[in-house]
Amino acid sequence: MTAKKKTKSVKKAERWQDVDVHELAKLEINQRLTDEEKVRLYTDMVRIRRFEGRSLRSYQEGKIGGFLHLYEGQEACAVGTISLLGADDHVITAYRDHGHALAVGMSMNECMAEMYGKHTGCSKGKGGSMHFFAPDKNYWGGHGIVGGQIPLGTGIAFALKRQGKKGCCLAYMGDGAINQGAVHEAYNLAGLWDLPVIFIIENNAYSMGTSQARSSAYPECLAQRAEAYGMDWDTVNGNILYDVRAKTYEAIKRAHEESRPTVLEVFTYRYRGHSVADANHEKYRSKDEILDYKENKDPITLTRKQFIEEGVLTEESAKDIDKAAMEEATASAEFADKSPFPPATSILEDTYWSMDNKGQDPQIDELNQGRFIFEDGGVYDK
Ligand SMILES: Cc1ncc(C[n+]2csc(CCOP(=O)(O)OP(=O)(O)O)c2C)c(N)n1
Repeated sequence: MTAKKKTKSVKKAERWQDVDVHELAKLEINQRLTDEEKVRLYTDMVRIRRFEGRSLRSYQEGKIGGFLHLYEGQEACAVGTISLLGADDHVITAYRDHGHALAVGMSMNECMAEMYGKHTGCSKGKGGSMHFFAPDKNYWGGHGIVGGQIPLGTGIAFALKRQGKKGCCLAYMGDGAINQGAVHEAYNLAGLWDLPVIFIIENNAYSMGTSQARSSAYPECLAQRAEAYGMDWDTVNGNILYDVRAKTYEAIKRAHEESRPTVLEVFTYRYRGHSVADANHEKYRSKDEILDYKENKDPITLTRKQFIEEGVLTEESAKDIDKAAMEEATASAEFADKSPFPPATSILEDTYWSMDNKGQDPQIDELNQGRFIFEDGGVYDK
């Protein structure tokens, strides 16, 4: 790389740090938002924050089992990016998936019930926190294998292209996922085949307890790796809703109009530990660092400040939004609590196997007849 090119990349990599919210507000993509839409975006961010808070409480009460990865601090990323999507655009993400789910329009009830393992959950109580899905909203999960959703998202983009649709796929991942081999294979095909996919790295600075600096070889930023695959890239201030929208808009235009992929690196921060089981998160990062983000860079506080300045919100209306979000989250926990668990007969539903194998495998024949013999000899008989 020539010295000149490197200087350009450094500048681009650091661009997110000194974005000016007032300048961003003047951009056409942000200007076109009505007051009502701005209130909606703010409300969506607050709803995510309150939903996550309520989920944590339910987990501590023993109502939710398994893993629980919370999205508090990252709300502007899901809400800002998803606010730009149209009918043929799709979303796929990792296990920190509650924010994206609510942003695409899934209800708190179906999400909370899913975590409670209830039949009324979006995945009928069989998926849990990491596996929220809503195909009717072009929302393809919720994936637990780090980086595993990236080839899938690239495949969605491939399908859109084959079908001749003017759509794209937003494929989100963490800063740790970027080092997975499958991510690079997907990058290669996206660049090679001109796929309308937008890879969104939600860089919250840590992968479990490992900081990004300790896990990733990179010259200026993670998004810059896109250059190796001939893809465009940019960096985004994940605390500024208007910046998220501005950069995502450019990437969506590129996908829709030129069928070209983009890598966006959104600089953000998670307030909680990696999952609720990560009790040591104040050991690998300082209390002061967490406090600095909460007090000076919080995406909800910054958006509220901007919208109050614009006359879109008042302190009072913001409080009402917060109260309503809290009530909605509480009601979703009550709904989940009262909902039934999946019936035993649903054990064989929604599985992947083919019913065409008749006569080839006695065990499959038994299963097709509704019988299942467990390893311990127990028999399930429909
Ligand atoms: C293939 C694979 N390897 C390891 C894990 C264990 N694991 C779960 S989350 C995680 C960290 C990923 O961090 P990052 O991609 O930065 O996402 P974040 O949690 O910060 O959102 C790891 C290593 C896994 N689930 N899958």
